[in-house]
Amino acid sequence: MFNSLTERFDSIFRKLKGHGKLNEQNIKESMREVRRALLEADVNFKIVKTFINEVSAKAVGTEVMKSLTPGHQVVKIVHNQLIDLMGSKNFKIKLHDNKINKIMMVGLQGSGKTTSCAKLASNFRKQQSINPKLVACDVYRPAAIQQLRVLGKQLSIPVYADEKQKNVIKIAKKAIKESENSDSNLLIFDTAGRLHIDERMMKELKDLKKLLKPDYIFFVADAMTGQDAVNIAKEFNDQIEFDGVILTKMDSDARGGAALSIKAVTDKPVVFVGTGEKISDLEEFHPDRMANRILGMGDMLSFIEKAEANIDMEEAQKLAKKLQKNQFTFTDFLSQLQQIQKMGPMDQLLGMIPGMNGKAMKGMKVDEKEIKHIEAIIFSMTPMEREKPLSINGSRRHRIAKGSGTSIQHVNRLLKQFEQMKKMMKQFSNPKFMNKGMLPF
Ligand SMILES: Nc1nc2c(ncn2[C@@H]2O[C@H](COP(=O)(O)OP(=O)(O)OP(=O)(O)O)[C@@H](O)[C@H]2O)c(=O)[nH]1
Ligand SMILES: [Mg+2]
Repeated sequence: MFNSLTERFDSIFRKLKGHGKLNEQNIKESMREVRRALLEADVNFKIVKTFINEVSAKAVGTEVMKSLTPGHQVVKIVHNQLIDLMGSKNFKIKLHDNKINKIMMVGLQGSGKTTSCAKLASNFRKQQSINPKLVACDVYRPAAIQQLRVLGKQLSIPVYADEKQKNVIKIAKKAIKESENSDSNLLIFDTAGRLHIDERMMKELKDLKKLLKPDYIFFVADAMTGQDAVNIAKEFNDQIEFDGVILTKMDSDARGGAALSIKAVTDKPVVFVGTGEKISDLEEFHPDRMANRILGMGDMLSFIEKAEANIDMEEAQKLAKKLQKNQFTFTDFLSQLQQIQKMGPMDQLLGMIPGMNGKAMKGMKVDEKEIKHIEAIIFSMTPMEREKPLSINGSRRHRIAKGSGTSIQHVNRLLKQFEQMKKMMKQFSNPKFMNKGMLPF
């Protein structure tokens, strides 16, 4: 997510922060580079122009020029401007437990509507009083209904579908009627996509909107399609006004142009982002956190939230103590590895940690297969070896390699990584480091 932009900003601001004093000339030069970076990230050119004009006007202000840390001040201005660009308020979805809430999904073919329906349902189900149901309003592809049924089954979330009915309005009416006599109080309507916007599809969506009067309409867009996604969002919004955007496939989008432009073009915020194919790969979109991520300040808040949801805090505290006393062992390492795996793909997690993005991340990529090797190696150690890694000498290394079906190089590498991780975690558990990561100005 935003990897290339982060790298570009990193080098631009490094230069800028290096100057003791700033003048109009070096600000102008940096702004030229920021402009190029944004354009390369596929941000709409009009938005880039406004962005640069506003940042430049603020950056050459006397307060910045006179400040002791002008470079940092400019970064701060860019940071604020990025937040403004993506929407300065967090969009909050309110669901009511005493009525049937309705969410309607719209978007082009393959944008991720059906998958996002399931992700949303699973997400909202966490609220105790909300019982979601998925409604299959894509009647054009038989496989579409089946896809929704499979997702519903996987999540144990009910699905309303009628393979024989081709009239979307009738389906929607029946789904609502059926829910009135059940405990379902959130209906999520999956609709059909088309390759391009066409009148028939728009009419069907408009009719459905009229009938449902949905609480929320979300436009689902594939982030990888960049400015195309933005243009289509505008057309959809002009024709059937939606409330917010779900940007999918952010995991595969290194540029981020859609995420940065869509709010300014449609005046509708990005509400969620899809970060993978799994149901749990959905994140709320927080403009401030995204701006942090783009500027390489990591996204500690999202990371902490993910960690809190998946990591046993008591264990974590015990671990922090062990780290401080330098008693971290391979048994701890294994349990950490297992906990971290629960949180999702490693490279995504690492990207959220300050200082771990850009170039630093390239060497840190952790292959999920590699984790299996690591587990096998640790399982082949004796309990004593796990507790005292320093005792693992040459002949023990041979035995472990054989026992785990790996090679001596694998074992050596792991022992080295273990020491590195110990150091990194020690640093990471230090409150000074965390503060520095979160408040870089
Ligand atoms: N990597 C990644 N893949 C995603 C994400 N969201 C959806 N996909 C994949 O994108 C493909 C299309 O997703 P669907 O949910 O079927 O898209 P749709 O909009 O319902 O498509 P139609 O019903 O044909 O209009 C599937 O293979 C999904 O697994 C995401 O956030 N990340
Ligand atoms: Mg679909």
